[in-house]
Amino acid sequence: MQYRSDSTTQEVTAYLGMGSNLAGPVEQLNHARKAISALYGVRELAMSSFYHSPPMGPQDQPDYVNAVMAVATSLPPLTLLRSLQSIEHEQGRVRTGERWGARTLDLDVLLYGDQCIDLPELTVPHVGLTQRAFVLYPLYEIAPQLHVPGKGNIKDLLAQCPLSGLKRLD
Ligand code: A4P
Ligand code: MG
Repeated sequence: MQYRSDSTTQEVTAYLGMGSNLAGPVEQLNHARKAISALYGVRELAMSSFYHSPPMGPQDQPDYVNAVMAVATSLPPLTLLRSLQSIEHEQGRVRTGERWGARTLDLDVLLYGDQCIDLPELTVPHVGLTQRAFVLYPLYEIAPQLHVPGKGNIKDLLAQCPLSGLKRLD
């Protein structure tokens, strides 16, 4: 683990993945954006467009709306994760136990500064980041020069990732 505990009072740029496929996905993401921006120790830096994407995982669920948000945060990574989980809960997220099942809101910590974190509750960079068009394309939109720790430049990662039906919403 390379988590640096001395960085808790400094602001770090974090990238957050957002997804929803239940109960008005666009409204869910707009609501989550406001809730994240209202967190103590978090301020919004950038927000991607919204993207429509076919479900990864079980196919008997609605299509998703996905986006990526960049924030500056003074919260340590686990505090940030727990704050995001509270927002998921407040927006009606029910954990059914089904892997990759439908949900009102999914908030993932994609990146936390340049840190690599390997804790039971938190893996950063997020495990699926490099294979998922619905993460990489919105991330590239707001951070085209980004280097993903341990993985490479986002432009190179994107070049190897098929669109898989991803469409940007107007
Ligand atoms: N966890 C570990 N690392 C992280 C991290 N970097 N960010 C742990 C957030 N959570 C992290 O997550 C399970 C556990 O992962 C948490 O308790 C946390 O401690 P969860 O949200 O409870 O369950 P999940 O989301 O169903 O599981 P998982 O495997 O994280 O799924 P993903 O990767 O979030 O994918 N299809 C489309 N088109 N768009 C989507 O957004 N999302 C998923 C879920 C499936 N199919 C999708 C989409
Ligand atoms: Mg998740």
